[in-house]
Amino acid sequence: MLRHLAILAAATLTAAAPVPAQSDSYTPTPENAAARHWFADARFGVFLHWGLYSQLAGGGDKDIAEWIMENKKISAAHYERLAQFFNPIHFDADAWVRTVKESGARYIVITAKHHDGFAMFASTTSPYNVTTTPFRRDPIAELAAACRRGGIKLFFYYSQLDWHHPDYFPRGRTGNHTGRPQAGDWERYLRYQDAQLTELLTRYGPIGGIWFDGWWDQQKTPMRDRWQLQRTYALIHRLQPGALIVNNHHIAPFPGEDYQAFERDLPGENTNGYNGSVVSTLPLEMAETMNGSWGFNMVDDGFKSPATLIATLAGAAGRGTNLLLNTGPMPDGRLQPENVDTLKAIGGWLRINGASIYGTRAGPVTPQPWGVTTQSGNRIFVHLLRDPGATLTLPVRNVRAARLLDGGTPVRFRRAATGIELQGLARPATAVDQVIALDIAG
Ligand code: FHN
Repeated sequence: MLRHLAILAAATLTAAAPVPAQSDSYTPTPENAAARHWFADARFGVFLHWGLYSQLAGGGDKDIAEWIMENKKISAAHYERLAQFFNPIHFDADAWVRTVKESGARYIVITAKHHDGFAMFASTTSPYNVTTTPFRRDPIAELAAACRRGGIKLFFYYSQLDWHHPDYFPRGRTGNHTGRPQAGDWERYLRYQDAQLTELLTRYGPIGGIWFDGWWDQQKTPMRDRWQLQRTYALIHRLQPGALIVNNHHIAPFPGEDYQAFERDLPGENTNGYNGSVVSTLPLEMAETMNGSWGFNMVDDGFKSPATLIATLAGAAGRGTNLLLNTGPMPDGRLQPENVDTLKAIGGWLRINGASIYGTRAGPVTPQPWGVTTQSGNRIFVHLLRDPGATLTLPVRNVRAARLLDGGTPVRFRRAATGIELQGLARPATAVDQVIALDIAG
């Protein structure tokens, strides 16, 4: 029997007692409402997928990274061996935060526990955590302190799905090749989960929120409705009312969720086949990779260009949506150099055009082939993501002035029956997103 599993099963007997379930009618507290507003203003975050899997770097297969335990059918006993080697000698939380700040991102979401069940934080609920590796330190604690110093909000990704814990039973769609016994106590697993969430919400200071994933593993089993989400969400909102809850379940938000996540698709799109859910009125976020991988993959060189990602950032903002852009840190603790370069390029664009992204909401023009609009107070930003030609008619009235955001060059316009016509446009072919600022009469 696995050493960790035996200890783990015993440890969870003392896990947190159940908390009163939260009523279905969830009303955000003032702190939570303020946090939602901050989140919608932030518009840009960095996603970090970092864990034992990072050491395998996809094993030479560009389509595998953090799923390698599942895809290669590695048993829990064998996968646990990775914990004996994890020692990111170059990990420097302040360096990570500097890069995130230089990118213009306002928050970080880091994997505190991914599907492999390994806690990347000092958890007392299980020895299967980072402090029992040769690294011995708590990188989440170090990152939380660095984020506080750097003014970056820190969110924790937490996988409800667990390929290691013996009590994640009945199994769902995945995790059926791990060698765990075909038995377990689901309620004990939920108490274990809530105990780890309690640690994350009480030991690392004020956090931005909890980013849940893995609900979908039981979506087609009788366990679908046995997550007791309201109990877990009530725990989180009780411990930190300002902590936002999001669940990457790809369906309409449940009561208690504070924003809605989309993955590799903008809200309303479904190129990946699992973003078909309705677009709610909650704050919105789209998660995207810089290559094709969430976790570090040593052969995946399919990096999206900074121009593509800036267009995605603007396209998201034009839909009132944040961009959560992922990088998978390397096993030695450094951020992947190619990703650092891209993040710096995005930051360079934001230093000039950030007013058209930060603090904005979706503009008055629905997304068009030429681009999108964002709005902040009496200013509307027209994002020319493609060449619209020499003129562009917009259903916008009471425009007092129009100018290029980069440099301030005035843009000619005339009033038209349906709004205004921008004239003399000359969007350079090399432009990523040429932004025109329209000042509207108050
Ligand atoms: O299975 C995970 C995957 O590993 C990754 O964490 C992404 C990030 O949004 N979420 C799940 C896939 O939908």
